[in-house]
Amino acid sequence: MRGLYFVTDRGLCGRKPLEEVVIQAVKGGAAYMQLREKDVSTRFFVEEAQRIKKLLEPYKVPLIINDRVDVALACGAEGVHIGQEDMPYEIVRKLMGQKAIIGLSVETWEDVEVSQKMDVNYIGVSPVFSTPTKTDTKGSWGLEGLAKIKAFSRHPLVAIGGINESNVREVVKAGAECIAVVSAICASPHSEAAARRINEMINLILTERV
Ligand code: TZP
Ligand code: MG
Repeated sequence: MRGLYFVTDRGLCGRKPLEEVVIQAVKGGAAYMQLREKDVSTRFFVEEAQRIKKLLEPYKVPLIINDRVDVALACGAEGVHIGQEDMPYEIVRKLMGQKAIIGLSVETWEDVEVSQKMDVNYIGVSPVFSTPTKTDTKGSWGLEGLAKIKAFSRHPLVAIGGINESNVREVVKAGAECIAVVSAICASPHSEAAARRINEMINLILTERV
């Protein structure tokens, strides 16, 4: 996991159709895309996921479904992102297969320790900064917390929460190779340009870091 990871929020897209924002994010350089829906029916979620899967195919960007393994299987998504209260990792792996991308949110130090025993493809450091996009969190890691996880964990890190053009450099410097953003792309009037700028900053800092 490396680069820009775009996570959707239909409420933050305003009048722009979600599919349009997805395409703009990908054209702007997003390397991964997570479809995150909290308030739609299962039928809607599956049909939307199938449409987005097709949209992403020419760009070779993997589709990762938030929370819902059933939706991921139904649309043939490349991966699923699970939280601490979702289906247990081992069962998700059995259902999704060895090649699937499985990400897990870590919100506490215990979550980080327990994740060492799992063959997840990444851990989502959640949230790095507090954010109005997701308020049911257990505090925030900050840059120090992120650096501590980087030093300890064997997993690739995806940093998420309150990350935008103004702070992305520090987050990459603190140890994240992959940066997930919601509002910095969804709520931008120029989603493609916003994605491009953030992606360029990530790549620039990563080349300076090594
Ligand atoms: N998980 C932890 S923070 C978050 C999620 C889905 C939302 C991040 O949104 P934003 O707008 O990039 O701060
Ligand atoms: Mg979740």
